[in-house]
Amino acid sequence: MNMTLRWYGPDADPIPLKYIRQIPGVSGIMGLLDKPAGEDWPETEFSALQSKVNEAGLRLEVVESVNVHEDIKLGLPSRDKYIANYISTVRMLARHGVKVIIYNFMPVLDWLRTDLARRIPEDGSCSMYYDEADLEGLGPLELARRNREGSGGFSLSGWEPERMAQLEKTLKQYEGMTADGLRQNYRYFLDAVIPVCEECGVRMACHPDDPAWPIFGLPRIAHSSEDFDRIVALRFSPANALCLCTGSLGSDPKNDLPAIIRRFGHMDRIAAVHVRNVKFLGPRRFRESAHLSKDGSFDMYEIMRAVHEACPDVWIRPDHGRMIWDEKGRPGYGLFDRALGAEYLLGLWEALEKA
Ligand SMILES: [Mn+2]
Repeated sequence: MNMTLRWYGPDADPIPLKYIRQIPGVSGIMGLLDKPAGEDWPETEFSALQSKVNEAGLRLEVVESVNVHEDIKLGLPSRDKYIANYISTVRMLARHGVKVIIYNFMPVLDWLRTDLARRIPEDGSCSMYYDEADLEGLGPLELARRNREGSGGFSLSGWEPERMAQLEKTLKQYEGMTADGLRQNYRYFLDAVIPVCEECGVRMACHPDDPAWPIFGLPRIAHSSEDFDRIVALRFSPANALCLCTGSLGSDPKNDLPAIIRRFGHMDRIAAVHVRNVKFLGPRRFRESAHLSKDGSFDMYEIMRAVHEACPDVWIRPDHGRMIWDEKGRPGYGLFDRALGAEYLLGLWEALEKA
């Protein structure tokens, strides 16, 4: 298991790499370039990023948010140009020793919360919160505006301004799109990209829908064990893998996280794991909690035991944390609570190793 932390880059992330290096047991970051979906990532920029990370004594072997252009998801004729760019980026990342690329195939909207800084009454910390009832009467445009205001000035990954500017038009284009239609377009993408990944030794890791159900009437196809079965079958290859994100997938209590980890881990289809805990407050209402089992609704020991059994060599990171100790930062991506999360997960791991 390789413990890492997500890091947004020298200009976009307020956390210095040396702080991350000082978290015991953290060996690398999951990093990214902040580029609009569909753009071929410039090699010089990536290589500069990687050098910075390496100079800090950390590795950059997992890249997140190589976003898939909407035209690919929509199956438009222009998709081939964007797929060619994607392939070029895959090859470039492979040349720099990247092993896993995390992406998602969610139409239009990425992850979704209705409050980015909800006060937790018990301890006064803040965390991200979701209540489906708060979406009532609220369109995606209004939600995007709220997110912008609540983000503390940071551009939120998945909610980039240039993406939101196109929102109305994109939503129209999806009218009539079914889950099967979206899957067909997904297959077309994988048929082009996966052979390249096989050739250059990189694995694609599909991140689940967050939350784990369709929103605003848009089809979503990655939020259950059955969905993952279909994704894996779209192109049968170890390079067509998953990023098992417990907080996203687990937002639906029907998803048995340890069972899903075992199922796809034993198939060698889990290339990365995001671990966080969620506290259920009612139907389709939850907040993100500290990583500790007793603070949320998941049994983190059972989750880590499943990882230990089924995919022990995986790259892993604590996912969103709370804002604690008056830290100011990106919603979900402060240093303190994620560092606590990493230590807790590493503690569980050591116990599993020695048991
Ligand atoms: Mn995640």
